[in-house]
Amino acid sequence: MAKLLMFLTFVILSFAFTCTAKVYTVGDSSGWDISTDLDSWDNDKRFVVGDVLLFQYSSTHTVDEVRREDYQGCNTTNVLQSSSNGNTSVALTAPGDRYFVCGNKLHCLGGMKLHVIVESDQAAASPASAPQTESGGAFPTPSSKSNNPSAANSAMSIHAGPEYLFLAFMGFMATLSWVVWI
Ligand SMILES: *[C@@H]1O[C@H](CO)[C@@H](O)[C@H](O)[C@H]1NC(C)=O
Ligand SMILES: *[C@@H]1O[C@H](CO)[C@@H](O)[C@H](O)[C@H]1NC(C)=O
Ligand SMILES: [Cu+2]
Repeated sequence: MAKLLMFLTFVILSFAFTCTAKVYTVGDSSGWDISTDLDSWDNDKRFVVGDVLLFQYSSTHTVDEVRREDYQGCNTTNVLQSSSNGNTSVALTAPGDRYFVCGNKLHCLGGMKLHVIVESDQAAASPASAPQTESGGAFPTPSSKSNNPSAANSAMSIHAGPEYLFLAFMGFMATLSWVVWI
């Protein structure tokens, strides 16, 4: 019985976290376009598992997901996935780095590319794992990105508040049920 309650607690907690999932329209109203400043678009954003990227674009573009080593040179010889329907949703299902480029190499070299770092949900509860090591030094990060950690941290503490309370409450309930049933 206690194990069942623990399990239910876990399920409810997971559900509570997924409820905070967001859909981000890439480039906001400018969309996925050569004229959009995609490099600064993600500066003030934190992506967590469960969030969704929505790419909206005209028929002259595509969304190609590529590997890290193909991102800088806009190499789309071997893409992980490609879409050209003008309205592409990409679910961020796991922590890690995701790299997207336009399949038109000139557009990509002109800046039509996007790198996002997806954090696990637990990262919200442990600011110690802030995404300082984001690009591992393999290619240069724009200096504007160095503003990120402080912004992310302040957003993080606001974000984590109710979840801590909820977590504490569920932990209390789980302990209570354990004491009662054992
Ligand atoms: C692009 O990647 C492929 C392998 O995925 C490689 O064979 C090719 O040489 C690369 N092209 C350039 C220009 O680096
Ligand atoms: C684009 O995709 C999103 C999510 O899949 C959907 O909600 C929206 O209605 C779509 N918009 C158009 C114009 O098809
Ligand atoms: Cu393009």
